[in-house]
Amino acid sequence: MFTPRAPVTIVVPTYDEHENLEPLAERIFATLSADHTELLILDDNSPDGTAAEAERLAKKFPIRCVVRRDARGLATAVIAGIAAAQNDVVVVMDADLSHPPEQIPALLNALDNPSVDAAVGSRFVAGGKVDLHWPAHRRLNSWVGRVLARPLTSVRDMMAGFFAFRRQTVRLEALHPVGYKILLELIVRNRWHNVVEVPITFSDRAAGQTKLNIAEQVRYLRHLGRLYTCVLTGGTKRP
Ligand SMILES: Nc1nc2c(ncn2[C@@H]2O[C@H](COP(=O)(O)OP(=O)(O)OP(=O)(O)O)[C@@H](O)[C@H]2O)c(=O)[nH]1
Ligand SMILES: [Mg+2]
Repeated sequence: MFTPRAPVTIVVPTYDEHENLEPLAERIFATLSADHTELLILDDNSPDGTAAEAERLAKKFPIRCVVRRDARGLATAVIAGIAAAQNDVVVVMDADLSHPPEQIPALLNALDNPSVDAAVGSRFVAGGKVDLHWPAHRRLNSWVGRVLARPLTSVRDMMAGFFAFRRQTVRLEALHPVGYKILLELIVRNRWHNVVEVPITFSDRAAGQTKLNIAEQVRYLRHLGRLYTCVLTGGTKRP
């Protein structure tokens, strides 16, 4: 059992993740001491009853669930989670068990160094991997997405959804993401320079359906356009 040096909030955005919440909570609290950890679920009023499941699990684990009824989107849900977090140290991860909760201590250890802005659970550094079941079109998609973002950051897995940082390094009012890629938004708009990548194995989602679709990929291109404008104007223009 890992006891974090400072209390941690784990922000998990959810849409239709009812089946994954219990194994996620079990694995998180088998890894981290419940006395030092808050699991904060940001649910966009999922029709499958994810929020009700979170409330049920909150009787057993230190879980809080925030339900947004008038908004939809992964990146803005994460921002709402950062705003609502009780602790300075924040970990963001997906609900579907693609990100191994057992690796959270490695992220927190990397963040112990005060000069580190963020620690990313990375698929694309030595030792990191993507589960073999990831189909070819997903690999290609991910590769193209990363190549397009490369001029913006030296982080290899800038599309990752599993990362840790200190809330005090985030200027919430500077964030204007569309779509999925909240880490890239945080790196660019907060000018995080010292980002450490910790190798992880990324697995297939455990249960439920993907929300990644063509519309999401078009949103990613819009998001990149906004970030390039931000960098090229030295942050003076904030689309
Ligand atoms: N709050 C909120 N969460 C979302 C939304 N879309 C996706 N998520 C959550 O964000 C995380 C990542 O979404 P996924 O659908 O797993 O996306 P992915 O990992 O790229 O694709 P697959 O794992 O193949 O499904 C999961 O925990 C989702 O439930 C949304 O619109 N609102
Ligand atoms: Mg997933």
